[in-house]
This record gives sequence, C-alpha cells and structure tokens, in this order.
Amino acid sequence: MRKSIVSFLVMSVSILIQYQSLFAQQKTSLQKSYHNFFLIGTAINAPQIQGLDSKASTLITNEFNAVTPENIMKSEVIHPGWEVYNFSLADKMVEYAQAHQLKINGHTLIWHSQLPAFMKHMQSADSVRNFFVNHIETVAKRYDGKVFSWDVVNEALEEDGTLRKSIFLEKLGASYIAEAFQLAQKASPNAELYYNDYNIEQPKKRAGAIAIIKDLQAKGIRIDGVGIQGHWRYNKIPFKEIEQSIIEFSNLGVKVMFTELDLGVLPNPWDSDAADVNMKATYSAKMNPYMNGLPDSVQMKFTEGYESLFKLFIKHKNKISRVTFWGVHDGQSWLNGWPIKGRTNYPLLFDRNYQPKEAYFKVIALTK
Ligand code: 9MR
Repeated sequence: MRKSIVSFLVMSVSILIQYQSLFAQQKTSLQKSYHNFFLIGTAINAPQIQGLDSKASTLITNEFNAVTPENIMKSEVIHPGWEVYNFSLADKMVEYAQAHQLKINGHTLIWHSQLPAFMKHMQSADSVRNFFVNHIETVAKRYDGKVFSWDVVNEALEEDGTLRKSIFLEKLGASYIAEAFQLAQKASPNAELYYNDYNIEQPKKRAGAIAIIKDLQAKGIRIDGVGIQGHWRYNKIPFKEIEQSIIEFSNLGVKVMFTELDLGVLPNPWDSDAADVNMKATYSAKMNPYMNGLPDSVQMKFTEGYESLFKLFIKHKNKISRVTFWGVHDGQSWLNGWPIKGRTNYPLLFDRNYQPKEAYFKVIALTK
C-alpha cells in the first residue's frame, strides 16, 4: 500500500516536472496552438497594463493574442464626470496591445453596472440620453481603429429572456439597444460590434439574445457577433446548451465568442451560474473549503471540464472567433471576491504562482 502511494507520488512529481520544463522552454503556447482555430484572449487589469506585474506580462504576451480590459474601460472609470473622461489607462492599454500584437476587445460601452456616480440616480430621461449619446460617441470614436471590437451592450437581459430593468430601458425604452449599436457603428466604423451576456446559453435567455440580434438585423443595423461570457462551475458545465447556442447564434450569421471564461470550483450560495456583480453573500469557512489547496479529485474534474469544453469549441471552430479567459491567473480572478469576499478560488489555467496547470497542457494537446 505504502509502496504504491510512494510510486504514485514519484510519478505525479515527475509528470509535473516534465510539464513545467516543457512550459519553461516555451515550445508551446495557447495562442500558437489555437492559431488556426480562434483567438485566445485574457482579461487584463490595471497593474498588468501599467507593466507592474512582469510575470503576468510574460504570460499575456506569450500565451494570448487578444485582450479585454477587465475594468478600465467601464464608464465608471473612463467617464467619471459629465464632461470628464479619463483615458490614461485605456491609452496605455492600446500602446501595450500594439507593441505585442494583441487584439483589443473594448469592454464595454453600455452596461447598467459600474456606472459613474453622477448618473446612477439620474431622474430625467434627457440627461440619461445625453450621457448615453455622449459616452458612446466619445469613447468609441477615440478608439476607432485601435480596438478590434466592442462589447457595445453588456448584460441587457434578465434570466427569463426579457429585457433587464436597467436605467437605460427605463429612461430610453427598448430601442436603446439598437440606438447603441447605431451610434457605435457611426463613431467606430472599423470595429466589430458585439452583444455580450452571461447565461445566454440557457434556453430562455438565449431566446432573448436571439430576439435582440434579429431586431438589429431587421432594422439593418450591424451586429458582428455575440459573446457568451462563460462563467461556469467546473462540475456543472452546461455542454448541451452551449453547443445548441453556438449553432443557433451562428445560424443568424454572427460570430460566436466565449468572452469571460472561468470555471469556479467553490460552492455557490444560490446554486447558480448568474454572474451578476451585485449578488453578495456572507463569508463562512464552509464556503471557502480549499484555502490550503485543491483536492486531487476536484483538480481532475476541473481538468476534464476544460478538456471537454475545448473539445466542443474545436468541433465548432468555424463558428467561434475567440475564447477569452476572465483573468490571466487564479490570483487575479474576480471569483476570489464574488459572491463572497475573501475566498480562494482556482478557475483559470494558470495558478497563483503563474504556473500552468494540467488543464493547460490538456487544452493544448487537443490541437495536436
Ligand atoms: O472582473 C470584474 C471585477 O474586477 C469587477 O469588480 C466587476 C465589477 O466591475 O466586474 C467584473 O467583470 C465582470 C464583467 O465586466 C461583466 N461580466 C461579469 C464579470 C464578472 O463580474
């Protein structure tokens, strides 16, 4: 018994060393392996854009060919006052991306969340309209030719597929989505324009997204793609719905993307895949079970999850244009702080020490 445990340990360590040395030699990378299939992206944060995280920078430039700013293009940051725009970090990101041939997906023009303080409780429809038009025109125009694409509207749907009761719907009416795409097209004719949301692989919400796309198309307004965010749980990945969504969205003639991929391993208080940043729950030790490391059984299932997911993506590679992870490494993930603050989650392909996990090699091996 003891002997077999020892030989199992020796085998595991030697596999790990093999993997890590392969990685160190940089013979391979995600973006190189998937070059003929689709773009491989990551969300990047402010320190990474400012060059303050050199280990992450090495991963970003070696492993990825697309980036999405995790927060710095949200209206709260880029448009903090009526006439005040703060472009410094976004401009820096453009420089960084140009220097490393990374395609930028601008995230995001119109989102009900993370709005600037001055417009959160705005009462007058005229003021909301002014903000809306001014924001899209200014930001989209400045980055025309610099960003490859925009999430023009983000998370406009409720789980039942109806339009979310956001300040935009309330004050501007349902046509705000079409208007946002029109304004974006005019201000940034060179960027691809996308609708982005979580859980739109689920039938009811998917029907809502299809209705949005069809409405734009019927009005002759350009929409180039749809982003399925992909915040899933490692052991509850909705494969059937994902595949069905790839097919249905693609049948509408738009590109399909997975835009914020991560596979959380921690218990979810509501047993749900909603990624609503406003949902919060209180901390308890029971809800943070893997503070000191992930059990092998979970790690194995996590690896299998990523492997099966990428198998599915490869099967539909002609319909998928990009797969973006929501963060470079586990330490950066929003899932350490949501929906419960202070937890230790393990959702990405690189660990807290910036090292690739087994899932990374499995995902790459699928391309051979
Ligand atoms: O990862 C982002 C986190 O750092 C922010 O605090 C949060 C609020 O702005 O947004 C997170 O990113 C969200 C993305 O912009 C839209 N889809 C859900 C993402 C996870 O909440």
